[in-house]
Amino acid sequence: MWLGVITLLPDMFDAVSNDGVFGRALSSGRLTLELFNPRDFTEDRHRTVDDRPYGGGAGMVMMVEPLRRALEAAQEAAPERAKVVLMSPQGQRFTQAMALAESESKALILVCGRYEGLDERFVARYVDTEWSVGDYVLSGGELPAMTVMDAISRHIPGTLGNHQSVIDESYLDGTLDYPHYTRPEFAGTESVPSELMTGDHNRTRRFRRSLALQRTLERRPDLLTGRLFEPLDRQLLTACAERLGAHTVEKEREKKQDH
Ligand code: 4H6
Repeated sequence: MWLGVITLLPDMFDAVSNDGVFGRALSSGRLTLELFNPRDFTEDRHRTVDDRPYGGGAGMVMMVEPLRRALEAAQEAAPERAKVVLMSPQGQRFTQAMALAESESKALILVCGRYEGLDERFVARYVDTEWSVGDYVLSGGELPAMTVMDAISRHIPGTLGNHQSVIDESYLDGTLDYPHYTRPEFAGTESVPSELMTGDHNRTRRFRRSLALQRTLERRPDLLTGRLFEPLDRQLLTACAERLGAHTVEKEREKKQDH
């Protein structure tokens, strides 16, 4: 897969390019990253990329022309016409399902905003879609771009040592991940759940699934609403809801007694 990034701060991408899963995807050639700095596409002595906003107000706005030329260079470098995505707080929320879908594409261009944002005429004319990594504002689109690049690269075959680990993980199946344990078996007063020590693979699977469902119910019930469950999940979830319900009722009773 080919990734192009339009950014005024290309050095920030060193942070993910040399190590880890993403770095290895690059060095193995499964992934290509090309950075395009709008500043390199200016023609004035000061290499100006921003100007004051029409209508007044604080801060500066990224100008159309350096962005347009940087994007043109990126599209020319891409192996085929690439989708152009602006990382933006106004974008559609980026999900695991989108990471998986995007990993099938040949080329993608991510545009990173700085200052107060981009001249809307560039967005309207050249941007296909806007993505957001979450409901918060950052000082630039670079960290969001690295976030989606990492999420996408994990789905490129050969990127992870064990591809199953992507499937096992949280979100793709709509539940959070189960908790993990490693040696030593006893750490202070805490021991590893005995269900994981039997070597019974089916029992382990069932136990992990139960914990994953419990966590999801406790922390992200929104992920479960409106979903259909296979019989085992249904059974585990019902048992877990009963446990949590009983727990809540017990807590309420204790509270009342304290008064
Ligand atoms: C586009 C428009 C993405 C990009 C404005 C980008 C959060 C996310 C940016 C801006 C981003 C996200 C510039 C507005 C700095 C605030 C870059 N912030 N901003 N949630 N910022 O994915 O001022």
